[in-house]
Amino acid sequence: LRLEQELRNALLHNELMLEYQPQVSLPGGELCGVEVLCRWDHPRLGLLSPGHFLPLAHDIGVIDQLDLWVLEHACAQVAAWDRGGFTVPRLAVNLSVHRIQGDDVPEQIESILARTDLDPRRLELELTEASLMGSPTGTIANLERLGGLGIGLAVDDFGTGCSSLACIKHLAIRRLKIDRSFIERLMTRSDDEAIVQAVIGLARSLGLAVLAEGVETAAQAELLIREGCDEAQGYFFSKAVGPEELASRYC
Ligand code: G
Ligand code: G
Ligand code: MN
Ligand code: NA
Repeated sequence: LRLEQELRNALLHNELMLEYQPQVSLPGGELCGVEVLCRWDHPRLGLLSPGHFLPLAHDIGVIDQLDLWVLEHACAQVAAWDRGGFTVPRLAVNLSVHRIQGDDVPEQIESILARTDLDPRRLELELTEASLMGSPTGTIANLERLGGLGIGLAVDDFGTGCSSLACIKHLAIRRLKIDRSFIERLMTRSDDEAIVQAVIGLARSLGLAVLAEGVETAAQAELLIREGCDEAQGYFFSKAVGPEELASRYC
């Protein structure tokens, strides 16, 4: 109960912090985008990762508020980087399952983009496979409207949710993000390598971009380059870092 009240206060008092993980092109390693990841700097418990408080945020009904807080602050950060002469081509933001179904989602996102003056084409929303499965009509309409604004849609953790391929085909999806569980054993398990190859092939055939998550070694990166993967993200390139560190690294 105490943590619940603290989380509500943290949202009101801007105690959440944002870090940004680079998404880079293969084979070149140029910065293509950043994924914003939130952390909670808790006064008693220290720095908490999303796994420690997102389920609570969900349970107490503040996940929508949290996602919008993250979206607004990250868009504002991109604008601040722009003013400082550092151009991040694309901002990727995670949206919870719950969020994307709401009636007012497109309006709220549009108004954040307007307030922060971010070009919608620079925003990509990451939706997990689970949130797309079944795709109720409200979700489909919202995604179409967001896609129509020029916002990109990426399927996060791809391969873990048994997505219906029909569903991917019918939604305005731009990118598949191969879940890091497949990348983890890429060099040691031939079935995981086969899955990665298949997802890259699927993306190619459907005209989608494909990004590998959780790339930790040069060997994994090299294999992904040979397989024709477009982009990668992971500790081999960079962990998520604060805004100043990101700018000083890539500016
Ligand atoms: O950085 P870390 O590995 O701890 O992130 C764990 C998970 O939390 C990630 O899979 C990411 O998708 C999710 N996450 C991080 N920030 C946000 C956010 O602002 N909103 C939502 N919905 N999920 C987030
Ligand atoms: O949205 P998503 O669940 O994909 O968020 C990415 C999560 O993966 C973040 O919590 C981030 O800290 C974590 N992460 C990012 N790169 C790596 C990596 O190379 N290896 C591992 N194990 N985790 C990573
Ligand atoms: Mn993600
Ligand atoms: Na992911």
